[in-house]
Amino acid sequence: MNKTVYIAISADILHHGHINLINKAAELGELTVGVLTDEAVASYKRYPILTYEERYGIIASIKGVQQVVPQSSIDYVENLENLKPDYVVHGDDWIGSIQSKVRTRVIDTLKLWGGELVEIPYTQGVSIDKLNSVLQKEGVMPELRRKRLKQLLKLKPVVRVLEAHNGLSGLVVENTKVIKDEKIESFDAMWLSSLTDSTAKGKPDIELVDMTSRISTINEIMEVTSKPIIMDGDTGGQIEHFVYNVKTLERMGVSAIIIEDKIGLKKNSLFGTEVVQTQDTIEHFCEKIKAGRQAAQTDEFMIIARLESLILRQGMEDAIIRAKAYVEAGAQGIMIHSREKTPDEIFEFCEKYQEFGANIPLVVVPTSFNQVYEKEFMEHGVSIVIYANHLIRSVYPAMKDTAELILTNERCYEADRDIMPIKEVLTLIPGGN
Ligand code: SPV
Ligand code: MG
Repeated sequence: MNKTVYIAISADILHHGHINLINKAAELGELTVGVLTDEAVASYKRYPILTYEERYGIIASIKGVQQVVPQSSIDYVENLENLKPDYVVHGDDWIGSIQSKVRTRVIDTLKLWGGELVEIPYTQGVSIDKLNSVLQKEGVMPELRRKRLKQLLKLKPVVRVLEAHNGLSGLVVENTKVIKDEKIESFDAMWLSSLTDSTAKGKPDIELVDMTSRISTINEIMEVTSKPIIMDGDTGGQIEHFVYNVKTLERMGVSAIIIEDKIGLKKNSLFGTEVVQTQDTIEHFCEKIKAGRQAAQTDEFMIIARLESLILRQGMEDAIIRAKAYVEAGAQGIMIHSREKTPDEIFEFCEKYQEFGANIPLVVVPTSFNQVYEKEFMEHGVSIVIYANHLIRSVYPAMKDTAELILTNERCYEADRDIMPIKEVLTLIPGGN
């Protein structure tokens, strides 16, 4: 009986190394190729340039490939258990890489039926980095970045978003990965928080950092990242200004703007009713949403309406009435905000929203109700979770500690203990040497 062979591949960049892998694998027997689904590729590299169908088509037409199946995560086990191949073939470059756990699971699973992992020398001379940097440039063209958020919303039950306020924090959102339960976890998108953009500039969060400055932060982040961006648009300002800003952000490749239904001098929502804040009328805010919708050139750019009813203690009924009105006015998403320590009122809203939300994404910002897991939000129908301020809150205490250590000791030796080695900071950003 013929031996059976399995390889997995993303096939977004296909080069002679892959063809070598396919040829070697086909020599061993009947070859099935698992093509990674869009979600699987997005989880460990970047969002694929080609769709799953396109990548499937390419692999299916390569000589020696007998069968193509989807592989829905970077973990092989599910497909291996279904196919029970005699061999799995992979380049030896995954030994000691972020994929080494995946490799161990392949070896252990194959053992169950006497299968074997065959590792072939990684094809040298292929500069994936170079190819990736070409793709990276493609990937960050405004049109491609802009539509990513909507694509991710279709692909993932919950889109996970973290705050960024400058190039470096943008890189943290872009590149941070952890392996958990055989899956690579990463962030899907970036939140351009008004609070953290203002705080990073040493200013209060009162719409004082103007749109020109916010746009300059976005540009700084866009230059070094590829993930989609959700702009915290504060109140959206005057309708006459808002329509221009929508056009500008959309043209830049921002995916969504969230505007809150407040008017006058805006204060941060987490102050709640401790400070004077005025909620906009439903009529006026709907007018703003409609004007923004008309100004947008594409359906990819989302205008998301943010409800301050719970923050301002106007009650659940007011929140629901407003949400309905904003959806009718053309909002493509609703953000419900709360500063309660428990998620009760948020979950109550979620339940009611299910009845009329009609598949329009629901967004939450769990700064106060921080014990809730993403899975629980998902079960309540939430599709975007924004961690709105956590990077700036982690850098400030660290900077302050260092400053105090230098002052206390009148030298910097003690400060060196907990901070990044100079060698690391020199090479943190490639291209400097
Ligand atoms: C922000 O991050 O600026 C926000 C969310 O608008 S909150 O700070 O909770 O108001
Ligand atoms: Mg804000």
